[in-house]
Amino acid sequence: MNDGDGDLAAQDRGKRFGPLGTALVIIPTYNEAENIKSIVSRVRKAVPEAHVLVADDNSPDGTGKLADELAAEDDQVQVLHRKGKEGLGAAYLAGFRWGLENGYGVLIEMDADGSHQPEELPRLLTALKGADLVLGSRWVPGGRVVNWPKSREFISRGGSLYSRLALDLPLRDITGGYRAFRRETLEGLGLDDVASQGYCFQVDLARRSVKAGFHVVEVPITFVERELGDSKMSRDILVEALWRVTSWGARERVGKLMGRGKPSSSPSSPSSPSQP
Ligand SMILES: Nc1nc2c(ncn2[C@@H]2O[C@H](COP(=O)(O)OP(=O)(O)OP(=O)(O)O)[C@@H](O)[C@H]2O)c(=O)[nH]1
Ligand SMILES: [Mg+2]
Repeated sequence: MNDGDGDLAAQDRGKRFGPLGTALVIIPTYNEAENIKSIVSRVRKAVPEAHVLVADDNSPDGTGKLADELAAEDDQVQVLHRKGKEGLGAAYLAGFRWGLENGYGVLIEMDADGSHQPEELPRLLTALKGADLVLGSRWVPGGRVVNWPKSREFISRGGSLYSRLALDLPLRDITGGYRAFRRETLEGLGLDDVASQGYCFQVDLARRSVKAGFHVVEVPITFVERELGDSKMSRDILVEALWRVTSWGARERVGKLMGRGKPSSSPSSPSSPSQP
């Protein structure tokens, strides 16, 4: 892919991208009481025209209630209350569904813990004008991580490299979760059968986007490790990612050997999205 010069790349490909429409920033939360107010206010300041959806899994620390307080003060903030902890992937799928049903043109993934800086969102949105999907990327020139131990960087870089090779994806940061999708992209990915979670969810969506022929652009970001609250990363999440990526890769290789290497779906053509 490229480093964010989406307009030029799109012209080269002769593809026309429609207007973006209103953006919805989806923030999944589980026990983010210390972070939720700050992240929502930073988003509102950085991209005042965007709306925010907090997708909370009934956090025991009261994050959902704090989000309700923010929503009561601001028409551009909404809260999706979910029954209980079902994982990051399920929360995003519910948030995407809500956003699509409510007519948003752009759907953005952002963590609540400040790792994804809202102040970088305008750059992602600029790149999306010439792309179907923009990935905030730590591993392209200009991208970096702040306050990560070497061991964490090794796991993350290794996860992206393994996914890149196993799945034949021309991407550098495949596990990251700071992303902007056009609504047509999500509509073209077949979200109904996505079952993956955690890092694997991010790999799955990137993989589906590339295989469906969508134009995916990586934009460098500065990822800042959380200062408050606890990480929900677990060994199970890593094991799931390793297992699924390996089995997708094996299936693709077998498919190619048997002459079924072509993408199974094609992207939907851009249309004018309705506005919320
Ligand atoms: N709704 C919902 N949100 C979740 C769930 N698990 C994680 N999240 C949120 O997803 C985002 C990413 O989770 P993190 O714990 O920061 O995971 P991570 O960024 O891989 O790990 P750290 O770098 O250690 O912070 C945060 O906003 C979490 O609150 C879940 O089961 N449900
Ligand atoms: Mg985090």
